Amino acid sequence: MEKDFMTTNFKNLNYIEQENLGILTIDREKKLNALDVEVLMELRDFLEELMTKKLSIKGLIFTGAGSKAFIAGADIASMSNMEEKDGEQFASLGQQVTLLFEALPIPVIACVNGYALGGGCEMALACDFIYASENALFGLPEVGLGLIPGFGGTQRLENVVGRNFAREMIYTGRSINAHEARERGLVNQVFSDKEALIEAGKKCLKEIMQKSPHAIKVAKKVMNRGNDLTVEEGLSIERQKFGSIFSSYDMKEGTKAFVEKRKPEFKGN
Ligand code: DAK
Repeated sequence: MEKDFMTTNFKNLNYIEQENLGILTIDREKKLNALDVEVLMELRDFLEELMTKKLSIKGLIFTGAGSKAFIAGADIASMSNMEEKDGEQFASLGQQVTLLFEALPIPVIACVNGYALGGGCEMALACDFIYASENALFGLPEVGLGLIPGFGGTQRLENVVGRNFAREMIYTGRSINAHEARERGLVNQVFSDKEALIEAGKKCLKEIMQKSPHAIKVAKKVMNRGNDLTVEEGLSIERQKFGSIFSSYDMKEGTKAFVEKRKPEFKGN
């Protein structure tokens, strides 16, 4: 059963919950879901609201309205009038949104249904991983507009596709299709159309839901932190978190259930 969850009304967002998972859709199809200040503010408010509520969902799918675009980038028309200060604030708002996706204590799958350009590609990069439809196209074309990626693309793309290919993508502004994106490790799986894409996203989240929500939350946190650290520092955090997870209910239940040859019943703490 679908139900409305958020108390706030959003003009450019659509959100539904089904069977313990959420589907968040950017709904600005006429502009190929391009991100202007209003859309970014709504995304920020939505994610903040989601964080402050006791989460009833165990995973989130993030997608774009229609089948042509996930997000065709930051809104170029609105950027064309910006001065330096506005530009910095705009980048800061977009970056805030990417950090909120990373901070959500649940897995987030970007289901990329068409263009994921500029800020769109950067939003997908802030999710835990990406599923794509056949018509997906990924690129950071900013340099062709006299810009650089401003929502984290200069930092996150390297971690995913490697230093050299990230530089080639950013310097040429060239786009890659879903299959090349998969070969490069940007996309986990490619699906025939949007319907198959969303179904696959749901199926994957349902598989994840069978596992301990607490362990997944901690694993996500440790992996995100590790990106900013040396391997030694990252290992130290992994060690601490690995230790602290031994006091969780889910860990005791998961290991006990294995020994007792039964299915674990996780509580998420
Ligand atoms: N911004 C604004 N409007 C857009 C848009 C965009 N990114 N992409 C598409 N639209 C609008 C079109 O203007 C058109 O509007 P109307 O003319 O109908 O009013 C409508 O969406 C449909 O698009 P098209 O008619 O162009 O559709 P086509 O199928 O012909 O072409 C396309 C699809 C995706 C190839 C084309 O729309 C296109 O090239 N779009 C732009 C893609 C792009 O360059 N994206 C990257 C944007 S740059 C920073 C902060 C942020 C950023 C950078 C720096 N700092 C502050 C430092 C981020 C930058 C970007 O994301």
